[in-house]
Amino acid sequence: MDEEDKKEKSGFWGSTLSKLKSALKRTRHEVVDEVLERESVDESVEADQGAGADSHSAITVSEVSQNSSGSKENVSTLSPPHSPSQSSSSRAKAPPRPIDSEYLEELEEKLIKADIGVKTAELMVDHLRKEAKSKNWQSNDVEEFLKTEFAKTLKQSPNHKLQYKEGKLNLYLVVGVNGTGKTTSIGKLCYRFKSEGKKVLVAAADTFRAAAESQLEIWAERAQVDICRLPDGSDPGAVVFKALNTAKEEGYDVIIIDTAGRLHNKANLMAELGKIRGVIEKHGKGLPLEALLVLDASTGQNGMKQAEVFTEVCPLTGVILTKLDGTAKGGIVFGISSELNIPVKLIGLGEKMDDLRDFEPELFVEALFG
Ligand SMILES: Nc1nc2c(ncn2[C@@H]2O[C@H](COP(=O)(O)OP(=O)(O)OP(=O)(O)O)[C@@H](O)[C@H]2O)c(=O)[nH]1
Ligand SMILES: [Mg+2]
Repeated sequence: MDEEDKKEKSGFWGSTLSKLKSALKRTRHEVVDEVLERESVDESVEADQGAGADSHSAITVSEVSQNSSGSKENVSTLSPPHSPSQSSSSRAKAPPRPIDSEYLEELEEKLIKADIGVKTAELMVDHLRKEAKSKNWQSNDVEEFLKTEFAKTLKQSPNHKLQYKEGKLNLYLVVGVNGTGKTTSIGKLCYRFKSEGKKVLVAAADTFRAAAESQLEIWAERAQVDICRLPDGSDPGAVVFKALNTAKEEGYDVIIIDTAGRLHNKANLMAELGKIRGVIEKHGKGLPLEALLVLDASTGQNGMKQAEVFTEVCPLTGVILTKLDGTAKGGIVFGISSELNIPVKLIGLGEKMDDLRDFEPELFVEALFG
């Protein structure tokens, strides 16, 4: 399949290669260039300097990102020195090295640092050790090897496609800690379904913060879909109950449920989600349901822990990985696929309406190595 075919196949909602490539600039440096010792160009700096119109979605070098341990780290230290005269096509590779134990150790460390996941990194390096020995490889053979391994890792978790059953009322329960991008992703998803001609209702079940409902209202208005809400502080289960009744009576195709990311404590949050699940199980019995966890890619390994906590109260069917634009932590995609066994279904590549894309493993890997 050549590049043009891929773009065509992807269509409006697919993750077109060029969009992905530009959104994954930092991830590419961190996961591919750093790991392969490629002398890379910090293209995001060039983009920040040159593209004023798109600058809202690109993080500048002086900004900080939250790393996996929750501490702040300067992004600029993650990227190699900027050389304005180079272009991405002229990215130089380091001279070949023998694949000895020192090389393998360094590679494993880099893979772990890039959030590929400890277990996955170990497996990859073990596999490489054997392959390199039997095929007499040097470090310049590692790129093709890693590309194949990355693609295999992403294919481990099945059903990347967001479920939608024609002729049914489809439920999407969206959960995640505060600030990960739940409401924004819901807005984008509303827009997507609406553009496909579906009748969409959003349920404002984040009743904890008054502002949350108005934020959802703005998105609903933008996407021109209906919203179901109750007075501030109402029981979120009651909102879901009302939304289910309305949708059944009025022939909706889709309900997307927004939930709170922060309550007084974790136990409250989990109890509330449990109640919402209970209402869905009782009053939405048999309806197709996707329970989607929203993870902010820039939080790295923290996201893995969040997934474990949410899984306890709510069996998850997929992940929406947001803020892949501008983060250097996109390697988490591989960790989620291999270690959590929950498929990434959608990815957030910015703050605009159409910045939510289907996650296509093949294109993702292509964009990283391209
Ligand atoms: N660059 C970028 N920003 C995003 C993306 N998704 C969400 N955001 C931003 O992240 C911030 C938080 O998004 P919200 O949608 O309010 O997050 P939330 O999970 O609903 O937060 P709570 O309601 O507080 O739990 C907003 O400033 C969004 O614009 C993305 O894919 N890329
Ligand atoms: Mg919200």
